This record gives sequence, structure tokens and C-alpha cells, in this order.
Amino acid sequence: MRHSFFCIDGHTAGNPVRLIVGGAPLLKGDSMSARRQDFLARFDWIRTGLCFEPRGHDMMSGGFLYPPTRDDSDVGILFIETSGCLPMCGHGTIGIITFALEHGLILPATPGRLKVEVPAGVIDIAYEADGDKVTAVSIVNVPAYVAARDIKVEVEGIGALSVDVAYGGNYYAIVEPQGGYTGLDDMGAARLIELGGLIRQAVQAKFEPVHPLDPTIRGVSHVLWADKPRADGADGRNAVFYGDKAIDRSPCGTGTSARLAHLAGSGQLAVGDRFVHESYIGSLFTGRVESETTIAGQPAIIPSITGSAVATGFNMIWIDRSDRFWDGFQV
Ligand code: PYC
Repeated sequence: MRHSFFCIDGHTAGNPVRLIVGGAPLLKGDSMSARRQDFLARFDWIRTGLCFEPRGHDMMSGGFLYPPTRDDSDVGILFIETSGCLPMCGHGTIGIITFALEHGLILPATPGRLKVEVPAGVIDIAYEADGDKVTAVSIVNVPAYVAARDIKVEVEGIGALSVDVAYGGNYYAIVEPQGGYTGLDDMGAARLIELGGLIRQAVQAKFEPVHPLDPTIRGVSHVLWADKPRADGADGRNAVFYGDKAIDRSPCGTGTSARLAHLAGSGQLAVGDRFVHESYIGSLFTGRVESETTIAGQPAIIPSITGSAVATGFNMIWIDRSDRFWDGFQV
């Protein structure tokens, strides 16, 4: 049996975004969070088939548009990625919204603004356009907070580390320069990946975060290596490790949100402050601490992230069950 998926491919700040506009499965569930669980239970082969080799690669990421389940939202997004179905993805949202607007797939009731239901909650979008081209997308994200500070781990190859865990739509282990971690340029991508996997495992063994309002969102999925900036105008640089072998090419929207909560929580940022985050390859997102809030009584912030995306082409992808590698593989 052959399944066809019509995709708009592109990138946000260098990281891939595959918007699947044809071939989305019908999902059960009265929220995007419930639909995420249904997708994982019944259709995960679509994610692995479209994200893993030979149709994808280590960084592949994307999503589907769905009608929202809530009256206050214009559209719903389900994210797919090599590591799973993320509750929220910042670079993915910027790409998906850009491609959908540029191709007339979403007609906002209020030009320039959208409310989007994602598995992690509801986000507000503001966008700018020049004719048919979307030039910038800003996301006012779900509440971000620091889940734990100073988790001490001992990791082979780098030694003792103190790591903080913050949530920005996914849970991040944040590693600042210290001891054996002397900065991104000293390490190189291969070591950041190898050590990122070991750090994620070591942190998880000591502390498994669970979202206080949605227990299906749990576990440290990403490691954010923090560093000082290199690019003009940037305030910080990062390399975000995800999946098994990926370093985010973008500054990572949910990672930037987690980092904003992390810096605000230690008094290094205040409401209204901007933080320009530089990625491993030098691309930029502008983050901002919009306001303070709480999540189940814990201090939290509402972060925003602004960036832009570029569509690179249409892609009609087949998944044919007679292909030995129909649902993809990883090495
Ligand atoms: O931009 O939120 C993000 C993201 C998550 C994983 C890769 N990018």
C-alpha cells in the first residue's frame, strides 16, 4: 500500500521544517494534547517514515495543521520530529505558520494575528509580511519556568557538572560553561552530541520533570549548551541537542523560552528585557520576557520569540509498505 504525503519543505534559521499539507491522519481527542497521544499510539510510523532516513535525516522536524479543538483558536498544530511528537516547537511553528500563510492555507480573521492550539497549550502569533512573503513571526509562548536548579551529575568524558532544568514547551537541561565544559567552540558538534546524550541520561536518572498541568508532558528531552555570543548584537549563544544525533541549527524557540525563564529566575533578565539568542551556526531569534505568571503556584514567565523562515520547495513523498525501509531507520 502506498501512502502519499504532500509537503512544503523549508527551514527556520537553518533548521528544517517539513509542513505536511496532504496526507494528515484523522485523529481522535478533544485537545491537541489528546490528539498527540492518539497520533503516537496509532500513526507514529508517519513520523518515523517522514523524519528518519531515507526520507529525512537526524535534524528532520515538521508538523501538520489541524482544525483547533477550541473556539478561541484559529488553527491547531501537531509537531513531528526525530525525537518524537514535541508538545511545542518554536522553529517549527515559525516555519509552519510562514509556509501556511504564504500558500493561503490559513486566512486569519484579524490580519497579522493568529491564535494557535499546540499540544502544550495556546500560543499567540503576530506576523509581518511584505506582499505574499512572511518576513517575521513572533510567538507569545506557553508559560516557561525553572523546574530544578543545581542537579549534580558526573559524566564520563567531561566530569562533574551542575545542571539546571527549565521548561519552555519542552524540558531542557541547561549547561553553562564550567569545569570540563569550556564553551561551544572548544567542543565541536560531535562531542556536544555524544556528551549531550550522556548528560540527558544522567539528569533524567536524578530528576524526571512532569508538567504540573499536563502529565503527558514529561522528561528532559533536550540539552541546551549555553555560551557567550559570537555574533554582533547577540546576548547569548547555544547549541541545543535533541533526538539522538541532532544539534538544532536554529537558536531553538522552546530552548530560548526555557533560557529566558532560567535567566529571569536568577535575576539576570526582567519583564520587558530582550535577549537575542544565537544558534550554533550563527542564526538569530529575538526573545523577550513578556510578563510574569505562575504555573500551579510556581513562578513562571510568558516568553516570546521572533524569527523568520524560508520555504525551499514542494516535496511529494511516498511511503510504500513494500519498501524495506518504509517507516525509516536510524544508524
Ligand atoms: O525551536 O523549539 C524549537 C525546537 C525544538 C527542537 C528543535 N527546535
